[in-house]
Amino acid sequence: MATNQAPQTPAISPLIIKERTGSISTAEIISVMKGEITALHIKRAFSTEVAEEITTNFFASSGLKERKDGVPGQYVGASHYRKDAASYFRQAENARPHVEALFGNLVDPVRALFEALKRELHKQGIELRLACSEHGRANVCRGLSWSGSGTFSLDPHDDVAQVLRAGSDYELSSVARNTVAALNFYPSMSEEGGNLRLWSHKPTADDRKSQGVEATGYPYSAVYLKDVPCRDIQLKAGDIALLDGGFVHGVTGQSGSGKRRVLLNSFFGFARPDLVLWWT
Ligand SMILES: O=C(O)CCC(=O)C(=O)O
Ligand SMILES: [Fe+2]
Repeated sequence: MATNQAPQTPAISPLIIKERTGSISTAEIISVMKGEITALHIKRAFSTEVAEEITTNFFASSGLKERKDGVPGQYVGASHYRKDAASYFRQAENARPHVEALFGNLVDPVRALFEALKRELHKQGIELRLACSEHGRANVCRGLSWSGSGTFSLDPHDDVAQVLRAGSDYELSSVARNTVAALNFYPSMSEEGGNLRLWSHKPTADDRKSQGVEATGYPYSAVYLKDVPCRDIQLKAGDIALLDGGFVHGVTGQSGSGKRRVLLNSFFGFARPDLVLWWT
């Protein structure tokens, strides 16, 4: 008998992961948006100087806050997760000076990627812009540092449920029908752990329902994922990871006494064949 909590066996979807050192290209970004690559890991994609500047400014920021939405971590910026559009866009407007201040007087590498992608998509007749509403506009990124303890510092989740459930007052809900690309820049990494773990599984609406995570996509249990193959992307400061946020992913536990893991995160994807939206 089917109930809301009926066990559901997760279907396996293959992971296509590309890893290399150097500069990210717009062609690779578009491959992830089109679902041709599950995840792209670019090592040493931005300089140590920029990474250190962002890390110092993140922890010194007067806009640094503790998350109060059930996901343990600290942040600078705004998250649409579990918020209506009015609250999200107002928060994004208020946080903008703090997000911009993360880069000091250095060139913002997230904005540079956004601008390069915008130019390339424009050539193909596709507009790229920040999601907006009458209440304001999204920022190009948000800073995050996860503080979950145990097996995961960020529990296994997908990034699609939160977009699907964003609500009709958001223009970005339609992106959930396509690939929700999650872009992460890593300015600082813990000595041990802090890997990005990807599971070979892209949950459906029924899967989410069976796990009671239809509105959030967070968290998937160890029991649910136990027979699903997974792969770890081992990250270092200065790396970029871009992934299809529809696949279950999480961050492994961190240890080491020194550095804390910090990332800059954004989401983007096709809202229409001629429009790509970007938000946090
Ligand atoms: O910290 C990471 O590597 C992943 C972050 C993430 O999955 C998210 O912000 O949704
Ligand atoms: Fe995520």
